[in-house]
Amino acid sequence: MATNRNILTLDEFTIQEMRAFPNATGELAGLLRDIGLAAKRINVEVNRAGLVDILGDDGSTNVQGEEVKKLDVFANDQLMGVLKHGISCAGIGSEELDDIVLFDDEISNKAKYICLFDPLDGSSNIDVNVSIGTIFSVYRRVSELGKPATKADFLQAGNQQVAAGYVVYGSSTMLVYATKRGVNGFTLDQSIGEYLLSHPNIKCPTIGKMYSVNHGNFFVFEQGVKEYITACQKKNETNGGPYTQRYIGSMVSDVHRNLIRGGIFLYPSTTSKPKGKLRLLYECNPFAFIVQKAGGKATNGVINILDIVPTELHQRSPLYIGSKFMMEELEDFMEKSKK
Ligand code: P6P
Repeated sequence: MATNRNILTLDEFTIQEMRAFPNATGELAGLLRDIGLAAKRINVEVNRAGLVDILGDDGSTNVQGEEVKKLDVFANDQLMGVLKHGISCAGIGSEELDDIVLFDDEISNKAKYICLFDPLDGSSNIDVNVSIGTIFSVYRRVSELGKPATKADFLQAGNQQVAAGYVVYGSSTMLVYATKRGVNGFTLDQSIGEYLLSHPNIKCPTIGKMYSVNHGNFFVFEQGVKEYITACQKKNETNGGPYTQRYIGSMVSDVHRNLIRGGIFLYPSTTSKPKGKLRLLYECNPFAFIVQKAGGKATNGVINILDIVPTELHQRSPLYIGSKFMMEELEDFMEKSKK
């Protein structure tokens, strides 16, 4: 019987990637597989969420002051658990936790990497069955190996990421991650519990037909952004306008769709969120790394998101991210409106 060797599993793929780096220790591959395992467990509960009493609040609120859904807590615990008991990660930062968690044991203190994650982004959609996701970001430590990780390990600019990725729990469960070698997507085959390489070498189309923004905030956006959004709605022979507006209020799903098909996602600052809503370290940076490795662009409206040097674990940033041509068009509108 012919065995289809072309469809690599995540494990086979990460091991093959290691062959390209003879000095690779396998720690990063191990960390990615650990995250994949946690995501499988999260996926089971996300899929069952409507069946078991795991919905609803557990009464606590997270550092964002938002009601914490039980699935958020479960997802956070799954990721923290696999990373703490692995050999590749010295500590984590999470949207669900006020401060970083240093694993501080003999093995973890020797680990080269730290990880930041939003364990279940879009959690407000859990109860209405809209796709949600996990977002993660991996850095090489700058602190001394053999000792506990430090805050400086977590407050590195996004351009220092060694890997970043997300899992989208949608019509199918996909894990997409990027390293300096590119972006690859894996779809979970539930029948064998393996992620299969379904989207090798993802490239973001230079132009798309979709723009994603919460129009409810339109009147508080800066002038250039309003002019760009208005232009997206007009016929335009050059850029193929008018565009379609698609926004489901779940960043992982909106940005994933635009990454694959081409498009632009905007979350500008607003009156109530003058620094933007999305979190720099575990929402903006990982997606900016992924989209830029796929040929797209990501800014905060002024500079490349990945060049921002963070000062706080949960700091927010405006985010404009997507197809290269569409981003350049937006930047033109924003630049001209400031003159
Ligand atoms: P708004 C979900 O809460 C989230 O963090 C992102 O996943 C999503 O893109 C954004 O907020 C939606 O925010 O203000 O449009 O509801």
